[in-house]
Amino acid sequence: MKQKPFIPYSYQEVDPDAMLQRAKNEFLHINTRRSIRDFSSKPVPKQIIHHLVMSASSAPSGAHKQPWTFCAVQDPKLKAQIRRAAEEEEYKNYHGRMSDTWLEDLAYLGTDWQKDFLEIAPWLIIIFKKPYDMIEGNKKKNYYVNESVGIAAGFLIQAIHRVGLVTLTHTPSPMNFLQKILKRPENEKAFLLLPVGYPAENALVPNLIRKPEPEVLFYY
Ligand code: IYR
Repeated sequence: MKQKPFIPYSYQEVDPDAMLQRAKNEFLHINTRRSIRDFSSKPVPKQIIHHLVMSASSAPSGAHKQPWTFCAVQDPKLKAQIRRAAEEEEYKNYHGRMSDTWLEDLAYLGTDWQKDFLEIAPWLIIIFKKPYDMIEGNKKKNYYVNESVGIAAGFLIQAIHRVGLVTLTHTPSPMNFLQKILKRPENEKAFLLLPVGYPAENALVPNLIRKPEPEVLFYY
């Protein structure tokens, strides 16, 4: 079996007080992140998108296969095409495909089948997962694909927030139209669509409350 060479890990220890301060600040900052549906059309330079996506692509993955592709779309014609296709699916979701309980659970978000943000946001980043790679015409299976791509998506959402932009985890369902519109190969399946940009000046978010520690954290 081929063994990759090991190299020393470069590590700088942080003293406990500074670490606690960092941990507090980390929470304070990430806790201000909100899913945004009202976007501004203010442009975001391509270089920003480059760094954000490369941050996401640094995520850990099963056997380090990095089983993902990111498509960053700014072409207005493509965005319009994506919006049309997404709204077609969402219309069916909101008019029969989603259960009554699901619709009730979403009611407070005020979402509906219309997805203006798909044209207004300057960038749409579509994450594709790769259940297998094609190597010289042969299928090579990847591992823990959903976990890996989910972690990369988390990295991306965090990076977007850190640099001062906003996003939304949009999951039009089914999403196979994205593979067709973006002409992606057979082994790439759309996983998540993230509009990325600035919030609209009058952007509103639901007044939601996050679960407190006793509901989410158990020490042993
Ligand atoms: N995909 C639909 C519906 C939707 C589903 C969930 I779960 C949400 O948290 C929000 C919306 C849509 O994007 O409207």
